[in-house]
Amino acid sequence: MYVIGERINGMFKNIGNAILAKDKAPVQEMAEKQLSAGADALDINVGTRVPKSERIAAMEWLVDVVREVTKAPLSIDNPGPSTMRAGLARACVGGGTAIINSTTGRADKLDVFMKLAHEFDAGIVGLSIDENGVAPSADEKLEIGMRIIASAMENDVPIENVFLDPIILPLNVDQAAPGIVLETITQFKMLSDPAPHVVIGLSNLSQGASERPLINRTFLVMAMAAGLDTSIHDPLDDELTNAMVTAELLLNKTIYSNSYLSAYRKSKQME
Ligand code: THG
Repeated sequence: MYVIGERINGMFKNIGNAILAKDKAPVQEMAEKQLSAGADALDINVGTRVPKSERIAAMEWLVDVVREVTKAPLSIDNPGPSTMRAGLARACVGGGTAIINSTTGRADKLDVFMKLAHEFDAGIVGLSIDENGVAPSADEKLEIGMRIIASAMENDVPIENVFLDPIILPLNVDQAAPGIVLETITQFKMLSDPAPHVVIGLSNLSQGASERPLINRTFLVMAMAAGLDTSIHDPLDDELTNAMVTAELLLNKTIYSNSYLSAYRKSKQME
């Protein structure tokens, strides 16, 4: 599993405050903590408390501050093309890599963001969203997925750089949705050869629910069995990490040893 740490997001109070106060320490500590807990990449989201006119500058500040402590891939999490370009430019300084998080399947947006993916040799997350909003059925999600893959081909973006996101919504909003997402994950993997990556923003699922960590880790394991290979989540949740590493073992992706949990952690800390 490729883990994108979700915690550098202005939605979290301490990070939101740090962004507004231009206080580097909490951001850099959160970057280092997530990486030593096993994150492969870090999501970078300035949140909604920064005034619109200051979003570009805030993204540049946030990426620069994270780049001072790590060369890890950065997932630039923002819907606007100017802020995206600014974040990518800073993330890719000195050979760093980035993931565009994200485009939708709307033709005008898709074209602009896919061209950015080509220009920066970046990964790109494509959401199951189009002009009608979040696609509700597996068929409609697949249709948008196909459009995103076609656009990648047209723009010379390798499929290995494409991450399709079926969009997981809070369980308490629509209880049938997680099942549809599982079905979609399996079908996304059959859209092309090589297959695109499939990613979800796991924590969305449990927003507003009790038992958040239990709901998150149970669904992560189910989604992995369906073919999920990438997750935006909290790598500091140890029980979530244990469930993920155990699922990788049960899916025969890693080799069993009695100390497989500590082996995972050691392998990540040595990187
Ligand atoms: N797909 C893609 N990108 C995404 C998402 C997605 N990026 C953003 C989001 N969804 C994934 N990241 C988060 C980060 C935090 C939370 C949920 C998803 C979260 N935050 C607490 C809350 O809202 O209750 C904040 C609480 C606190 O302050 O501690 O749940 O789906 N491609």
